[in-house]
Amino acid sequence: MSRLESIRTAVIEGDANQTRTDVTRGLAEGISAADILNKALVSAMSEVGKRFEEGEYFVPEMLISARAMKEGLAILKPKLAAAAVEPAGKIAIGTVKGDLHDIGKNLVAMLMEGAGFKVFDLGVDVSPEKFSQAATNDIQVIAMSALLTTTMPMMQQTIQHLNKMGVRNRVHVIVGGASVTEAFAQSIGADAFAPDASTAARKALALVKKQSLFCVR
Ligand code: B1M
Repeated sequence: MSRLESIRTAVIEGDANQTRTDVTRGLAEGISAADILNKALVSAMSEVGKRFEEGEYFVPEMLISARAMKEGLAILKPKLAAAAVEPAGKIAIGTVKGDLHDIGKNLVAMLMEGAGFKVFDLGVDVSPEKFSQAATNDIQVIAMSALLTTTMPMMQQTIQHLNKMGVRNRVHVIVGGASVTEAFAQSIGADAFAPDASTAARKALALVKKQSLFCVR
């Protein structure tokens, strides 16, 4: 079994120790952090989601796989952030209220750090009030993640709250997460949508440079 396959299997099986060992060895063997991330860790979580949909995995299995993935991500973090050059701006990121998924959000935060942003991670289950409060603090971008179709409307409620508090025009809003689409992002008045973490970092840079938004891919 190749190193990448071994990492992928360890995450699918929820074996955090093996994940740590294999990720460390993979890096030492010269495999890039990006390949470990995309070809092993992210790919493993897709498989976990598939098994959950098919009734083969349940919440506990998803949870232990998520923990294994986090262990792997922690080792990759310095490599992924190493590309940072100079501070590009300040971002407040969080998973919206009612949603506890944080792996994708953490990944976006890491790559935004890597793109040179100072990132304020508000965590999960973040209320519209908390996002609005962050927006008053010299933040250029509010980044929201949602993984559940049931929590996507919270993105719109958050934007409405930013409007209500009079801070919407002070920040750019970028949204993403498994069920979020570009059409949805436009319909709720977000400034940008990104399907993955690296695009999110790139679009956030475009946002602070006030470039054309939805056409950036
Ligand atoms: Co949950 N879960 N989960 N889960 N979970 C999903 C999302 C689901 C698709 C599984 C499925 O049915 N196939 C499904 C949602 C269905 C839907 O709404 N359409 C689901 C469900 C139903 C649930 C529960 C309701 C299950 C239950 O209790 N019956 C429950 C909800 C809890 C809650 O939030 N209130 C639940 C719980 C959990 C765990 C706690 C067990 C665990 C989360 C652990 C954690 O995050 N700490 C978990 C997991 C692990 C998953 C899956 C398997 C994997 C998610 C993940 O981490 N993927 C997921 C299935 C799947 O997505 N295939 C699933 C890896 C991660 C890197 O990808 O987060 O998509 P992702 O992030 C991507 C992009 O989306 C994007 O960048 C990342 C990659 O580069 N992105 C952004 C993310 N945020 C962005 C923000 C941006 C831009 C891009 O801009 C700001």
